[in-house]
Amino acid sequence: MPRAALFTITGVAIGVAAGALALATIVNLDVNGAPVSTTTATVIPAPVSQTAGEGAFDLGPASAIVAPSDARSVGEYLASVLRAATGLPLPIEDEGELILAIEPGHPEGGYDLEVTSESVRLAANDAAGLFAGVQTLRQLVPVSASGRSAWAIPATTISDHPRFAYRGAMLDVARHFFGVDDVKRYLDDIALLKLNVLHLHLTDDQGWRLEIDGWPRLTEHGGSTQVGGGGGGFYTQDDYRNIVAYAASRFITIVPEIDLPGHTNAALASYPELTCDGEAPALYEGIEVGFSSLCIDNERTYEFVADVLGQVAALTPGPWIHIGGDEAHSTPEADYLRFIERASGIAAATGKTVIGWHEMGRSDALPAGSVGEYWSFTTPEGDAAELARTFVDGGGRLVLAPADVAYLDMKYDESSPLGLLWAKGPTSVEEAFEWDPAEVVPGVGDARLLGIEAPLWTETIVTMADLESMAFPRIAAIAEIAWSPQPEQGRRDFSEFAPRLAAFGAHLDALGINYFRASGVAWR
Ligand code: TNX
Repeated sequence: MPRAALFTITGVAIGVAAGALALATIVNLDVNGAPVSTTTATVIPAPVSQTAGEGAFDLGPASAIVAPSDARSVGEYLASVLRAATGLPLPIEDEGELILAIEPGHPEGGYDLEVTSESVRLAANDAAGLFAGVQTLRQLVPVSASGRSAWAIPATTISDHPRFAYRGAMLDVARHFFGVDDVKRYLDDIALLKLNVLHLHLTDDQGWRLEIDGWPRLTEHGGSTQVGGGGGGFYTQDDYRNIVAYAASRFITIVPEIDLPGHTNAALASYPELTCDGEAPALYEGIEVGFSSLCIDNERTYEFVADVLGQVAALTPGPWIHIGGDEAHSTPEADYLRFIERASGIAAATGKTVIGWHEMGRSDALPAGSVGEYWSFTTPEGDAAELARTFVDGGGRLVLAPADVAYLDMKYDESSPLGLLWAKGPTSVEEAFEWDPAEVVPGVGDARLLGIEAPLWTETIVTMADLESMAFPRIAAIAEIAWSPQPEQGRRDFSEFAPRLAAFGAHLDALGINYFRASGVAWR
């Protein structure tokens, strides 16, 4: 990781009302203009448009879900999450008041939701849009209180669609290993925020986490360690298929990353033939970066790369394969360029679109359309912006993961027990919220941005509770940036977001998701 830069950016809150984003409280008025009910009905990420109606739909013991065959699986998912939240039976029947429909005419990637006192109707062009709408609906249902028998969903009309197609989280399962059940839980966690990509950082110096046929020592030996000791772990190919399938059931695409040519100590320790001197290094459980490299002039290296990327691509239904390329500090520049040209060509030959960290933009020989993942700062340092632009010039797009706002492994504040500090010091929830992707890489606006990603590196993260407390609530801020439109005038305003975050916290409590109670939010 880069040297520590110990200063913080201060979010400048310009008091601009966030227009369509100001949804915090819906007050229903009677015919005389007197308030009849005050309900908090807030959604993260904020919908593109939401208007309040009159009254509320009472979800209760007689409520049933209608889901035609093309929407059946989303209907079952909706039933399962609402049953868990309310304890209501919520059967799926031919007639009922909670109606799901797949039909043309709705926003691309999004949905339309109409809640009246009579019914709830959610409609989208496809199942993915419907699933996004279900996440909105979940947040409109008040959090259960003991003894409650009806749940009043405030009447509202919502029309909604995403700003970016790629709305990602990244989980580093190499520094500390997280098993299949943990990954599934994280998939459920991020689905709530309409994120639709989980990038799995599967290999690093400290561990190789995916079984590769013909290379058993990668996982047997290379998978046996993690940061700080305590053993590692790995996914069999069936485990990985299981994760991919579970992700698909949440409309989430898995992006597998095999980090090359640096960050490869676990592979080198497993197969000395991949080193230049033929000697296997020891396994590594520290947190330094940049010391390992595949041997660039060794043909065996390319057999290895072809075998690994071929198998990873075959196991992965999504369109992308990530080959890392970051922090290869011990690979000489000419070697790096030769390696990236060959490895990215091998990756592209699998039929997938290649993704690489922005350092890969040093190469002028990337496959056309390769995607760059930018991890410098919102005010780029060094030549990071220029490297990112290489991908755009090559017909590709960028995924933005600026370390000073989107890195979930940064401490919240100096006193955070977990996390790192190298990215301009700690990152508050406010800082994670108040940035505009279109301003990060000069000259690269929305049209050339594929999306946004929030990485969670796990050098200091050991348990699922740790993981959730670093992700939540900052990941809610990142999800809003990825989904919701930028306010028409001015910047996002944390004071508008904070009340919605407080309401969202009540849902997190109900779901048992561990989150950091950041200051500046009136948590319930
Ligand atoms: C930098 S960001 C890394 C990772 C570390 C991370 C810790 C990037 C592409 N590389 O290897 O885990 O910092 O924050």
